[in-house]
Amino acid sequence: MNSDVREIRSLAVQARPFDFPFDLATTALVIIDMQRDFIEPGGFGASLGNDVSLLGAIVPACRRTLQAWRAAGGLVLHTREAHRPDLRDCPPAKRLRGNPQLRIGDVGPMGRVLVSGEPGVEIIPALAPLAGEIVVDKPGKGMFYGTPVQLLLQQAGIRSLVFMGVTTEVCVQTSMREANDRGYDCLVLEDCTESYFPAFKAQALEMVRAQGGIVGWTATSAQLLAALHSE
Ligand code: C5J
Repeated sequence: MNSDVREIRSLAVQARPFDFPFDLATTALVIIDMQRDFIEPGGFGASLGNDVSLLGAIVPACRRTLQAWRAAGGLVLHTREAHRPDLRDCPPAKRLRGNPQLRIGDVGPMGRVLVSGEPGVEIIPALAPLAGEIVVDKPGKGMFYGTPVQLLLQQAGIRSLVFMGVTTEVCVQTSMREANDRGYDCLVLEDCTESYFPAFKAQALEMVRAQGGIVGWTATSAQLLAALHSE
C-alpha cells in the first residue's frame, strides 16, 4: 500500500523503557526471517542441533499481530536471509564459519541452505506474505546491508518500525541497530521474537531498552494490539 493512502493515526504503545509513540501511516511492521529453514522441524536450524520448537512457539502471536496490523492498514515488510545461487553475495567470512557439515549453499533437508528460490528459504505458510507486501532477500544479518530496504522505507514515508521475527540476538537485533542508526524509532515485540538460546533473547531485549532505549523499545504484542484498538 502507498503511504498516501494509509490512515494517519497517532498512537502510543505501553512499552519499555517508556511509551512508544507512533503513527500508523509512517510505521512499518517488519518480520525478520520467519523462514521454513529456521522454524520448521527437519530444516537447516534443526539439522544444526537447535530446538526449533522454541521458535515455532511464537508463530501464533506473530500471526495475530500480523492480522491486526493488516486489518489496521499498516505497511508490512518481510525479510528472508537468502543468497544468490552462485553465492557471489556470500563472503567467506560468513560461509566458512558455522557448521562445516552443512554450509550456506550446501544441499540441506529443504534444498540448498539459505539460497534464494529453495524451499527452506520460503516464509512459513502461517505468515506468508500477501500480494502487495514487501519481501526482501538479505545477504547479511542486518536488513539494510546489500538491500534496497532504506529506499523502500523512504519511498513509503516510514519513520518508525515494529519488529517481529528470528533470531532475536542475530538478525532482529542487527536490523534494529542498523535502523536505529538511520534514525528510525524501533519497537521489538517480546513475544513475537525468539532465539535458539533463551538467555541470548533475554539479554538482547535488555540491551535494546537499556540506557533510556539506546537501540529502541520493547513491548508485548498485546500492548501493541491494545494501542491499535484504542480510540
Ligand atoms: C537469523 C541466523 N535470521 N541466526 N539468522 O537470525 O543466522
